[in-house]
Amino acid sequence: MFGFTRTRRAGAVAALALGATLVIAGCSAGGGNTGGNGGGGEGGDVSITMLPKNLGNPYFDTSTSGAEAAADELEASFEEVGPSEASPTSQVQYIQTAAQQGASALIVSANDPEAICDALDEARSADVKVVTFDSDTNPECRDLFINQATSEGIAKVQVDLIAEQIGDAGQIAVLSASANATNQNAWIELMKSELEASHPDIELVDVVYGDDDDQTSFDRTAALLQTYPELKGIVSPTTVGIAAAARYLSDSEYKGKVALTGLGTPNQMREYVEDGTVTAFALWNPADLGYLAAYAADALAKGDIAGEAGDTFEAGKLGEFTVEDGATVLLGDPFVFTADNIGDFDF
Ligand code: RAM
Repeated sequence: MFGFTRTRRAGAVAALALGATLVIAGCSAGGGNTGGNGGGGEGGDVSITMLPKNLGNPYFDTSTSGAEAAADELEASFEEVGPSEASPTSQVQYIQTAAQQGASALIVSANDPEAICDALDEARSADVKVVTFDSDTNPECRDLFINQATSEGIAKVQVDLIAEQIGDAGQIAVLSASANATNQNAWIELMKSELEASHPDIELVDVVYGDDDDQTSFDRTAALLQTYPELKGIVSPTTVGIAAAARYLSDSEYKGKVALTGLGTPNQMREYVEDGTVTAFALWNPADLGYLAAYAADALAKGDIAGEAGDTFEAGKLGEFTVEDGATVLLGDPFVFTADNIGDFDF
């Protein structure tokens, strides 16, 4: 399987220009932590490997830039590795290599809740701390999950957006990422419940998978519109899918007639908001997500936290976070982007 590695000793970090931030940036200097060794240590010995679902996705480029910025502040060494395809087992070899190389911590967004668990177990036996972010594994396969926002919140914001955009009635379809993605599948289940509970006149006619691949997502969009001539809207809970669907719609007779919303990055969606293909979509700040995951990985690697509920740690400019039940840490709330605010963001 073709993949890619890029290694950077924490060094020059590209500044992420953000005209506004999605998370309240508290700040506390000094590293008073609960439990464990009581703080910062000398630094320099922690090595963090970041493993996104796949490479070449601007969402993960941004989360990696955030993690790298954190590694720089922490004086940890940092590398990003990953497959070109977001498929269930494509990450296994990278986990094995990170363990063989003696990484202190691995930060991973899982393509499948189960398929990488054996490899993660082996890595953890070799004393690698495993932090999932964005898309979790089964909880027993990792030390901590850094959650971007609650699944309920992510599902509800997308249902609210599509309901508003189609007058709360008519057929809709979902264009998802890969069929096994833990995060998208959780959100889709909750979207279904929310539709049933609160939107009786909306009919979800299909869920299709673009595999977080631009061309596949583009083709699935075309097929949906052909198969369902009455379709009123598409919800795409993936930044790859929504951008590909927007590109298709913007150049078609459906532009402005079939609504599109979901989760997207402002930079990928800007032209489609400006040309009227899309009116509103949601996301969180992927840079902050990566940044938080790297601080959590460092705290685990240094023994400052064990990943138990109630553990607290400092995450630089984002302030203090507490580990919740299920060994999860919550970044914040999803944010809605519209024509009125998209100009404030650059990621
Ligand atoms: C894509 C990936 C990622 C997801 C975002 C919203 O970039 O599928 O896992 O969180 O979309």
